[in-house]
Formats: sequence, C-alpha cells, structure tokens
Amino acid sequence: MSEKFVLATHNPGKLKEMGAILAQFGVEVVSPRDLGLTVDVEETGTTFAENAMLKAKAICAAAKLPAIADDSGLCVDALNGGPGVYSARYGGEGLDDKGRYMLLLNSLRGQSTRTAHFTCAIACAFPNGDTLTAEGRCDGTIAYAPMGEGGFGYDPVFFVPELKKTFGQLTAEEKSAISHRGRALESFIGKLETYLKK
Ligand code: ITT
Repeated sequence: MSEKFVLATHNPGKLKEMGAILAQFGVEVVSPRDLGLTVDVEETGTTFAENAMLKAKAICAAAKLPAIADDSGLCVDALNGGPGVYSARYGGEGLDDKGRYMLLLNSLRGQSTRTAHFTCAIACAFPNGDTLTAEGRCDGTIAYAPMGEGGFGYDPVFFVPELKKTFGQLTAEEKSAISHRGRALESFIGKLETYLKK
C-alpha cells in the first residue's frame, strides 16, 4: 500500500504491536513522535469506538495524514464490565501497569467468577473526512497471580484457557494471532484494502 499512516497512540506497547501487524500487510506507519507531534486527546467518549474515532480524527487533523487509532480495555464480568474504557486510568494517575493489575487482583480476591474479555476498537480517519472502523474481542479469565513478562498492561493477569497461558506468557506473534487487537486489525485491513481500491 502506497499511503503512509500515523498510528494515533502514545502507548509504546500498542505502537509495537500495531506496527508489527500492519507491517505484515504492507501498511507503512509512523508514530506521532516521528512527526514531532504531541497531541493529547481527551477521551471523552463512553464507548471504545467513540474514543478511537476522537483520537484518529485529532491526529489526522494535526498530521494531515491518515491516522489509525486503537481504543481498548479489559472488561471484567465480576466488575460489571469494568475497568472497560477506564482501563488505562484504573486506580488513578499514580499507578503504573503493575500497580493497575495488582489492584485488579486485589479487587477480585475471594471472587470465583473470573471471566473477562479484552476489546479493541480501531478507527481510521482520512484527511478528506472519510473514516473506517473495526472491532475485535478476546475472551479469557483473570488469573490468581501474575504470570509472564511479555506484552504490556494487564497481559500478565489475562489468562487464555485454550492455551493455558496468560498473554504475558505468549510471544508477540502468538498474542497477535488471537488478541483483540490482532482480530480488530485483521478486520480493519480487509476494509482498508476495499476502501483503497475504490
Ligand atoms: P493511547 O490512548 O495513547 O492509545 P492508552 O494506553 O491511554 O494509549 P487506551 O485509553 O485505549 O490507551 O487504554 C487501553 C488500556 O487497556 C491500556 O493502557 C492497557 O492498560 C489496557 N490494554 C489494552 N490492550 C491491552 C493489551 O493488549 N494487553 C494488556 N493491556 C491492554
């Protein structure tokens, strides 16, 4: 694909995963940092799809290039779907990834309902106003203790029963083959190819 896209994220974990998946499909990407952009987009939406579109449109406008954004999060059944769209902010500003997943484990202490899923919404905004969207989901459970050092965010505590491993114990390729982000991007690539042919 000849067009160049900006990945509208400041999360290094996402940047790495999205960049690797999109590269496999020949989509050339740059980061906001590569362009010297530091646009801080307020995520005021109530859904993953709304927030992804806010980020894609803001970065597209700033970069004057098509922009691809990811809004994602972990939805835990015992927490009524939380932290959900608030996954990055769970527990407040002072926590890092480890602090957030330890807080999650503590809040599920004694809880036997451990089912959860990750959701990822992808939005792409073009300078001419066109947009594309896609979503992906991965079901699993919340482990009783962290396992594995791979990935980012809640990966060490997100257990995939079929593989008997957490996301943190998977290689990048294994994770992308089944993850919410891998699935959303696969669906997105199909739509992008159709769009670019028109
Ligand atoms: P950008 O908005 O700049 O893209 P962010 O981290 O703030 O970065 P989100 O608002 O979409 O992005 O928050 C998603 C959070 O959900 C992320 O910070 C992680 O804590 C968690 N998350 C999403 N995908 C994940 C994954 O594949 N593995 C582990 N945790 C993930």
